[in-house]
Amino acid sequence: MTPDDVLKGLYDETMAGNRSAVLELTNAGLEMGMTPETILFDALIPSLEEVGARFERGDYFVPEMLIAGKAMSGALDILRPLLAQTGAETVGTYVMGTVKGDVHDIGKNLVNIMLEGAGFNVIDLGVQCPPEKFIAAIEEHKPDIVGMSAFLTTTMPMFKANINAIEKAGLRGACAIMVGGAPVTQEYADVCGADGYAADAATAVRKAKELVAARRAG
Ligand code: B1M
Repeated sequence: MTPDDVLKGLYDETMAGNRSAVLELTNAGLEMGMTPETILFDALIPSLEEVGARFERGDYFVPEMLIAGKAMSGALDILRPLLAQTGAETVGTYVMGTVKGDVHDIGKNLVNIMLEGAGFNVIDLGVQCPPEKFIAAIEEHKPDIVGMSAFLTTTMPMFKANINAIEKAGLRGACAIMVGGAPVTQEYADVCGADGYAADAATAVRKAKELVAARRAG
């Protein structure tokens, strides 16, 4: 098997939702010396994008999306320690959650992994987080940043609802607030009153570092 065979296999088997094949191929790729980033960005993420495109066209339905997502999550569990293994010093505390009404978590988990790799102490609140959960986490963990993910146009309005609730609780100045997720844009983040937005995990890390530096500078 060549590295190209592994990448093609990962792409096809993720799309087919064949979790055990995806796990085997992920391990095989790593044993061949492929980087976790190559496996992620050249096979797994493009495959899920195609799953989404097929869903939009009506060729795939929710069960297919679900098993593809589970296959991808299994591979992420293998890649997580490798992606997070940078030995970076702790740069800040980051509370992260997917908003109420939304169960998507693969993108959020990927952002978390990259933040951990960059030295953030990440507290993951999981999915379907109501405003009270973000507020309780701010009070308990005193994070530098609270990150909110939304992956549906119907759940994006929760950003504003969360920010309003945080403001009402008197905690708006306690941390910076970042938003993200596939349908989110910089313009939408600005309208919600968020302090930061990023389109992908790597940019999210860069933005998070900028926000921490700006807060520490006063
Ligand atoms: Co759903 N789903 N889904 N889904 N799903 C999408 C998102 C969709 C785009 C598919 C499509 O139509 N093309 C569409 C949303 C359309 C819209 O509103 N714009 C959709 C839909 C409609 C639905 C349902 C409503 C379907 C239904 O029931 N009829 C339903 C909703 C359930 C709910 O939440 N209430 C639903 C359900 C599901 C599953 C449960 C089956 C499954 C989720 C499994 C899981 O997450 N554990 C699923 C999946 C797998 C998808 C797709 C195929 C893949 C999502 C994914 O993981 N992408 C997706 C199609 C697509 O995205 N092309 C789709 C890979 C991931 C790495 O990318 O999530 O974009 P992404 O994350 C990126 C960036 O967004 C960014 O960084 C990440 C890494 O680079 N980012 C941040 C994320 N969070 C960030 C936070 C930040 C900064 C950046 O700062 C805080």
